[in-house]
Formats: sequence, structure tokens, C-alpha cells
Amino acid sequence: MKTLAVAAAAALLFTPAAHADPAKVAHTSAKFESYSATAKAVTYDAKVPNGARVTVVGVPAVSGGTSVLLVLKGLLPNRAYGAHVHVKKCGAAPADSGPHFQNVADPVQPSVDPAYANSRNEIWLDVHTDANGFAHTESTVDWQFTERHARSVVLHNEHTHTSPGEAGTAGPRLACVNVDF
Ligand SMILES: [Cu+2]
Repeated sequence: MKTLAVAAAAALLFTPAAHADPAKVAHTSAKFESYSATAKAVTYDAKVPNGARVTVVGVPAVSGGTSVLLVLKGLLPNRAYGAHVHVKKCGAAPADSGPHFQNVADPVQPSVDPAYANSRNEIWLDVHTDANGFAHTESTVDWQFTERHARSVVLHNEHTHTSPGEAGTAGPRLACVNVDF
């Protein structure tokens, strides 16, 4: 274990500074509440109840990828929710969080082309809650946030679609949590 830790520290120290703004660990833990300027997690729909809890952790790997973990407590039981990393912060309106973050941006917006709107080019975090309204998932992609950043995770009403013309869509936006990726 000690050797591993030293190796990891050394790898971090000797990773060349390829960009001015190196990838960092992102973390938010919050309770969903109505929108305010200080709310970290905002609900727009009773399908994500006030007081439900969310934790998001984003970890850049030394190997160059990124893992994002999503944990949810207090949602409706036995239910599918879609979830993705979005570009902008949560706002008063569900649309304020903007589009999905894409590593390679689709020249056509809104992006519904599976060549761009897929779980390797975007971060998808769909979940299905258990009988207690608890759910967790994790997604790993092979790229990192560098000059461009993402600011939120949005929960949607259904699991994410994948066919041409609707890829990346997952129904209405129910809730949003600010995360400084
Ligand atoms: Cu989304």
C-alpha cells in the first residue's frame, strides 16, 4: 500500500503541466431544495422530493480518464431516472444548466446524434432506485475536464435514449446539482 501511495504521489508530481488548469477532484453533497442563489441542489419537480440527498464525486485518474460517482437518497422508490453532466450551473429554470458536456463537441446543436451524444463522449449517470429510494452509479470516461469545465449534474424523468434524433435525451429535467468539474 505504501509503495502504491508513493507511486501515485510521484506520478502526480511528475505529470507534465500540459495545461494551465489541471484536472482536480470535484465534490458536492447537498439536499435538494427550491431554487435560490445559494442552493447547491435544486428540485423542479416532486419526483425529486425536497430534502432528498445527493452526492457527486468526480475524480481525474493519473492515467488520463475521469470517474464520476453519483449517490442519491430519498427519491421515489423503484423508479428510473436519467442523469448527465451538464455544462452550466443550476438556475431558476430547468433549462439554465445548458446542454450536456461533450468531450468532442457536436457541430450540430442540440446534439441528438449518437456519434456525439453517447456515454463515452458525455458522462451519463442513469440510475434505478431501490425500494427505499436509494440509488448509486458510476461512470468512467477516458478524458478529463481541462480548459473547458462542466458545472452540474441534472436528473431527468426517464433513462437516456440512444437512437438517432433522440440520443442523449431523457425527458424533462427534474432536478440539478452544482458540481465544479
Ligand atoms: Cu441531461
